[in-house]
Amino acid sequence: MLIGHLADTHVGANHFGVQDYPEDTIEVFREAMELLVDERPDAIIIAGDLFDRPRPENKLVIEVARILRWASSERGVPVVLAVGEHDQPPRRDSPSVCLVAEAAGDGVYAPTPGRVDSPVDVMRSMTIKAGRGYVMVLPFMRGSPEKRKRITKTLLEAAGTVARMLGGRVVLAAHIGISTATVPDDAIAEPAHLPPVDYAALGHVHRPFQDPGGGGIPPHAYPGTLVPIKVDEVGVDERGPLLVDLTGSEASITRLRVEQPRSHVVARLRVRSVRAALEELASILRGVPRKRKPTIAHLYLTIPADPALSKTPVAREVALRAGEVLGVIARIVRVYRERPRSLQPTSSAAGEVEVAEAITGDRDLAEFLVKLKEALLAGDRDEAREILDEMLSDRFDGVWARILGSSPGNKSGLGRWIR
Ligand SMILES: [Mn+2]
Repeated sequence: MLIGHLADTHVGANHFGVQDYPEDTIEVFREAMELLVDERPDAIIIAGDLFDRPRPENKLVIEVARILRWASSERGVPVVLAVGEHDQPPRRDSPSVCLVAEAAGDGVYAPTPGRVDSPVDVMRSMTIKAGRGYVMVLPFMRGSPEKRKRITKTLLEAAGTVARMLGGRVVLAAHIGISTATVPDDAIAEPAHLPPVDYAALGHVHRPFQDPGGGGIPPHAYPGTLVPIKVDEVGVDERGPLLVDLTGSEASITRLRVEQPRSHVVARLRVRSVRAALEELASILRGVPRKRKPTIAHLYLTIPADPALSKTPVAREVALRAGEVLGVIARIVRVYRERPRSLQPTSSAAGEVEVAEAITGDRDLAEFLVKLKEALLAGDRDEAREILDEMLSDRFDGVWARILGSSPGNKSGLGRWIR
């Protein structure tokens, strides 16, 4: 059995406020589907968040429906959709946009649980025969994390029962965060909860993740987004759908690369002057390949504590001039205002930095820790918040997000921590 695996394509996403960004999302989705169809798999699984919003523009729904119909009806490759939180309107009784996609063609499936009473019946109603095997879809559910954890565990157990009854190759499609691939408050299940299937095609986590399985845990993976949807997704080298070969005794997972329509770069600039900031950005951009569409520069700007530089106008000018002079699309992610007193740790704290560095193995992180300690001792909440924000940014690759039980997209953990 050969499976194509996509997830979190977020067609229509425009979180960067770049006018034609939705085009990027549909272009790479089309390319990913073409790459998979060429491999003639038994099925293509899209494990949730196919669309970025539950009510996408009709134009996008039509384009996606055409691509799915082409794959299923013209090329004979069934497509199985799991619903993700982005595909589902908030109202419980409102059908998911995935059901619109299902109506696009014979061979497009978006199973929803029928009126059944036992978990095993639910999972049976979510199972589709696909070529030489079966695809089983975990139903989408809303509710508190506790409720979702409980129900997910029950349904995954039931999935194991159904998988054993079916025989042959069985693949699970599920839009859930598992603890090994995401931050603690985003995890709904443990890898050990995954049923004994030949492969678990997961969605929800935007950073590519693969686990070959073993010791009773099935091979499982998140393909990741095809283009960055948020700033912390910039910097992933290889993007594309997964091709999973289940014909041998072990699953073999390969990534088919999609062409990126454009480069993204995250630039942190201290704006001594607009001109100097542009020069620094230009030097950063020299290391970034130019693609078909203009590069997007995501800017974190620090404005020095110089009264002559007022925060917002200077930041705006940097972004505007970067577009004019450097030919990039520059967007401001965040502007920091430096405080008159230095953010560098005071001299009395110098020794502490070395201690923190010895513990963390990271000079940069060590300085932040000491700055944070000083800000908290001085009762300067604003400064502590800024330092924490910086620590929660992609600068430290989410390490602090993990430790604080928070994530850049969800600052609830941070809020609790500081208050
Ligand atoms: Mn997603």
